[in-house]
Amino acid sequence: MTIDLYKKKVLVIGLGDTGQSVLHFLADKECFITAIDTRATVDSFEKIKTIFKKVKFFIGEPFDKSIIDDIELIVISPGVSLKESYLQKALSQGIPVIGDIEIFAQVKSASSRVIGITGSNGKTTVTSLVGELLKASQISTIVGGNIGIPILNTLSQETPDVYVLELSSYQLETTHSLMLETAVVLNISEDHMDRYSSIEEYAKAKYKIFDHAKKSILNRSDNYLKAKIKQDSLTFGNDSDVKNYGIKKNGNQYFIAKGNVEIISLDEIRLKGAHNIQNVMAALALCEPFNISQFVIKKILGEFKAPPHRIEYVDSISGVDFYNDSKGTNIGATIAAIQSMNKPILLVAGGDGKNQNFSSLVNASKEKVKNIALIGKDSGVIQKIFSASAIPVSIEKNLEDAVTKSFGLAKTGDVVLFSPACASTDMFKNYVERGNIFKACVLKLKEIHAG
Ligand code: UMA
Ligand code: ADP
Repeated sequence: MTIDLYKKKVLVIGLGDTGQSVLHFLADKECFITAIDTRATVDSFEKIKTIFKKVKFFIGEPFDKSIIDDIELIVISPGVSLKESYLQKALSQGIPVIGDIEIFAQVKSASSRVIGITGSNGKTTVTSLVGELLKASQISTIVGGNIGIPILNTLSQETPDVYVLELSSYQLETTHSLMLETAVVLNISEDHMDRYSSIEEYAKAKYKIFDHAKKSILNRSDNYLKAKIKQDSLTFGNDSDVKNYGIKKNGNQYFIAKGNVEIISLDEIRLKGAHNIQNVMAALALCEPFNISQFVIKKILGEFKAPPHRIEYVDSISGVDFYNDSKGTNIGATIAAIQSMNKPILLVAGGDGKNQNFSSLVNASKEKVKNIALIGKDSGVIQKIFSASAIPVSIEKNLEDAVTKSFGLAKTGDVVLFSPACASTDMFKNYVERGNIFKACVLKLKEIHAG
């Protein structure tokens, strides 16, 4: 359903990055806008009010539920759940409820092709890598979405050949007509269980990415995704496959291959860890329609490293390596981090557990994890899950104590891995602040040991 936005009466919910991009877009269409934010305080609200003088603002609950009575369209931010009773009421009255990605889908130039990326983990890594492969091939490209760039803000730039969109399950819930050249679900593991009633409900939101995709790409090594593979899907996985992306052994070397055709040896890829090799395969599959040359593939994969806060090497003190994986905000990411280490691990974890079931972390920790130092809101929940295991677990007051304790227990040749498996917002502004504080703790320890 295409919506004519000109002079519409629109309710915008949420005044974060997405909400503000929506306000800019709708103000240009001369819409009559009411904007609400259900939280008590909004960052930079004074500035927002000055920019959008004609918008009627309502901040903080409870707002008058009759606010939707005279509204023709509701645009919600990803952080707002469709399950809210007033949104259910609006939907039952036939008022469309959409997100910024749906607006983008409806207004973007038909000449631009779009690549979509979702999954529980690896979205930002794959989105960035696909962007680099395309740009190095002289294909004009805009990267945006959940990666931190509200896509409506990019519409003022010159129309690109390709948009590469990182899409969260939240964004996909309110997206209905996005036509994708290629689309991937990288993996499914528990996340956002505070918003979804089951992993199936969460996965269903992710599968929406395939609704209008010319080519669907799935991870055949993922337990949940295996069942979703269709005859015309393109797949990638840790095994070899006669027609899809996989790992092929040739002599002493391992290659990423499509069917029998070797593309690149794993030794030539800068990204490390089995999870990242999956990410590379996904990126190659997503780029297939754009015929990236072998030269560009080798060049970019030889240079590309994971963005900061993703299993990022920080420093070494007395032969103990420190890794910052602050973006490891769910169990799937922390399991990947543990698997990617080939040394004994002192794990620092914890935060807002988002109602995840942590039991799979116990099994994954068994062989390599020597000790766990926990912080944050759900440290008690995690400690309880580990109580039957042989791994010692302590709850620490703050991140600095957890790092100091872990280093105190470490021996030369061990690693201190900070991979929280939890969201950061119970103790920090976001994962970036949390990761930077971890790095500062490591620096402080180093100074103490140098002195
Ligand atoms: N708000 C309400 N009521 C609510 C929830 C939020 O009024 O129930 C308000 C907040 O007070 C705030 C605004 O809505 O003013 C924030 O909206 P938002 O939470 O949707 O966040 P944005 O600033 O718009 O950022 C969003 C994404 N955030 C979320 O999905 C939670 C950003 O992803 C994304 O980069 C940005 O849009 C641009 O597309 C962040 C994220 O954590 C990085 N994503 C989750 C993840 O990756 O796991 C899904
Ligand atoms: P997302 O955007 O989905 O959060 P990122 O690329 O930012 O993904 O990585 C987030 C976390 O997930 C990091 O801890 C990273 O090491 C881990 N990770 C990256 N790719 C994968 C993957 N394919 N499987 C499991 N974990 C992954």
